[in-house]
Amino acid sequence: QKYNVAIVGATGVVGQEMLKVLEERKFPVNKIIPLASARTAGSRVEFQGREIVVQELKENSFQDVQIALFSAGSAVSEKFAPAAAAARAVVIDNTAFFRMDPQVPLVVPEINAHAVKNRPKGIIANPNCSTAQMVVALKPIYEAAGIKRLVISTYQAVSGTGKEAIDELQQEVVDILQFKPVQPKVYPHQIAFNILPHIDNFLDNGYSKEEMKMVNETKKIFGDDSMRITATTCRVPVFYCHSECVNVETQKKISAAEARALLQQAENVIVLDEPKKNIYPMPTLAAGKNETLVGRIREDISIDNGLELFIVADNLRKGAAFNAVQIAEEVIKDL
Ligand code: 11C
Repeated sequence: QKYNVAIVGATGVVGQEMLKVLEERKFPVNKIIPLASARTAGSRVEFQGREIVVQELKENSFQDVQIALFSAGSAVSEKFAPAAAAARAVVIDNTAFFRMDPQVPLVVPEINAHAVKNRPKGIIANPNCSTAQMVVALKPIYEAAGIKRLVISTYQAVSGTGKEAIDELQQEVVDILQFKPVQPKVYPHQIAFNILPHIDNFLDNGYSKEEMKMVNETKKIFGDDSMRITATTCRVPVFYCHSECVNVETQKKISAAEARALLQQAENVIVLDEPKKNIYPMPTLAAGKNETLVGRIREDISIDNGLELFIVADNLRKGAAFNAVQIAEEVIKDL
């Protein structure tokens, strides 16, 4: 059986990656329906070597669509995802809008694939990119030793913001090397040769929304509210791939060697951990890959049951398009 698949936000960086991943994974596509705002409707996207004209997203765009992948921002999902679900499409939403809705499963298939079955609204949420890659690496440790507390620091690529941020970093690098002044528009400050401890808006508790997404989404995916989690998320001048340093306090003692062995067996994880040979995860190694890279695995010398991990993944892949397509693969098992 083959399915009609709509891609909302088909011209964006995640939409483009969704098309690539559907093709690479040989998802059983009957017809691709690329959808976007009136501004980009009429442009073309490529799928399986053919050019397909992008249509304007409307409430009636979802007739005869079985799977609708949304990645065009929260406001678009708020307005159009219910219309798609009402037309009996299964919505897989990459935005934050529905993630914490108790009637919407939040799924990373390596952890909670079964949750796709319980979707009373016809909507399944795809987590934030920085959360998705982290939980993949944490899963075997969670199962073997339990997780008491996480202390997270992230180094996130500009592609997490979108195409205009990729252009801004590129332009700033060129301008600075020509001794011209920079004119940031997307970010509040220069991002080239800089680090901003700031992703998404700040909340009254001093944390950013991105930081609170990591806290709340991680608990929902593991179905474990007892985990204590704190995060600082930073934007760095890297185009693709988010990196994260994660300090894990486990319930039971687990050695670095045991954790490494478990991670070596884990689904969609690649262990790169020979630091004395300069082998560790880096954005240049993760770009374009679906797997999450883990390295610098060591025991935390400051507490009894602690591990340090360095986790890198392509934010447009495991953080967005790959995870969304994995969810779609789960959904069609029972469609
Ligand atoms: C970033 N993590 O890197 C964000 C992008 O909630 O889906 C994804 C935002 C989201 O800026």
